[in-house]
Amino acid sequence: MKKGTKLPEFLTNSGNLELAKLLISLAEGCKQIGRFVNNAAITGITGSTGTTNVQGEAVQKLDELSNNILMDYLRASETCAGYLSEETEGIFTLNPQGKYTVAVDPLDGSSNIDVVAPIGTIFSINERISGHGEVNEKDFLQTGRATKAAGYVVYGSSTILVLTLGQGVFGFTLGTDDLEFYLSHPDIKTPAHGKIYSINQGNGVKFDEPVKNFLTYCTTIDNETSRPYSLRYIGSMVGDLHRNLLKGGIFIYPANKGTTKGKLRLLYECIPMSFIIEQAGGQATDGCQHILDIKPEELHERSAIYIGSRDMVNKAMEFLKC
Ligand code: AHM
Ligand code: MG
Repeated sequence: MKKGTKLPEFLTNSGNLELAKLLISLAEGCKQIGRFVNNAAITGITGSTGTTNVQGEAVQKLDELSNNILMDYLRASETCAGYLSEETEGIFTLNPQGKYTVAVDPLDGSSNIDVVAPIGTIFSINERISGHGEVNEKDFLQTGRATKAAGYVVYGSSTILVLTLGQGVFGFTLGTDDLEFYLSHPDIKTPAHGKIYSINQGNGVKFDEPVKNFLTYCTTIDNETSRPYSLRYIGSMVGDLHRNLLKGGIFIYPANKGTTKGKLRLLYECIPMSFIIEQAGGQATDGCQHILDIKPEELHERSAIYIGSRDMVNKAMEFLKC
C-alpha cells in the first residue's frame, strides 16, 4: 500500500472487517487522548489523581482519562469483546458478541506527562477463545504467538500510530489539519545492528552480574562494532522503542536482582512491543526465552525484557547464558 493511504482504507483492505472496525475505533480513541495530552497544561489535567492503581503506582489524571476514553471507544466498536488495562484490576466485557479482546497500557510513560516528553498508548489484540458471552481471563492469558494485532501510538513531536497485523509493521502519522492517520512509514524494518543502548543505568547497583557485564561491553571501545554505544533513555517505553525501531538499538528493562521479573507488564507492554519488533525483523527475550513464547499466568504479570536489533539482542543473550 502506498504512502499517504488513510488508515481506514488500509485497514478495510486488510481483509478482516471486524478487526478493522475495532482498530478504527481504537485509533479514534487515541486521537482523543492525543488532544487531551496536547492541551493538558491549559485545561489543568496534569498531575496525579491522588490514588494508586492495581500495581501500587500513582495514577495521573491523564492515565484515568485515557483509560475511560479507550473503554468507551472500544465498546462503541461492537467487535471488541473484552478489555484489560494497566489502570484496572480485572477484565471487562464490552460486547458479549465481539470476537476480540484488547489489552492496553492507556498512557505509557505517564510520569513524563507534565514535562512534554513523548508518551504513548500500547495495545495488543487477541481473538477470544471463549466464543461469546462474558469474556474470561483465558481469553487474555494467551502467548504472544497468538496475537492478532498489536501497536502503539506515540504522542510526541508528531503523533504516530505504529501497527502490525502480523504481516509487517506500518507507521501512520496523524495529520494536524484533518486529524486523519496517513501511512508515512510503510513496511518498517529495524536495522540488524544499531549504536544505541537504552536502560535505566541509574539502577545499576540492582542489576545481576551478567547485565552489568553486558553494559561494560556496550561501553567498551571497538571500532568494528561501533562501540562504545550511545546511551539514550527517555523513561517512556514507547518513545525509547520507537527511536530504536527506526534507528536500531537495544532496549533493556532487566529483572530485579535475584528475581526473574522486571518492571514492565507482559500482556500490554512486553508482548505487543515484541510482536512489533519481531515483525520488523528484530527480536525480544526475557533473557531466557522469546517474550512471545512465554505462557502468561496472571493478567498484570511482569517480565524482564531485552528487545531490539537482532544482533544486539543475540549479544546480550551470550552474556546472560540463561
Ligand atoms: P508506566 O506504564 O507506569 O508509565 O511505566 C512504564 C514505564 C515505561 O514506559 C518505561 O520504560 C519505564 O516505566 C521506566 O521506568 P524507570 O523509571 O524505572 O526507568
Ligand atoms: Mg507502561
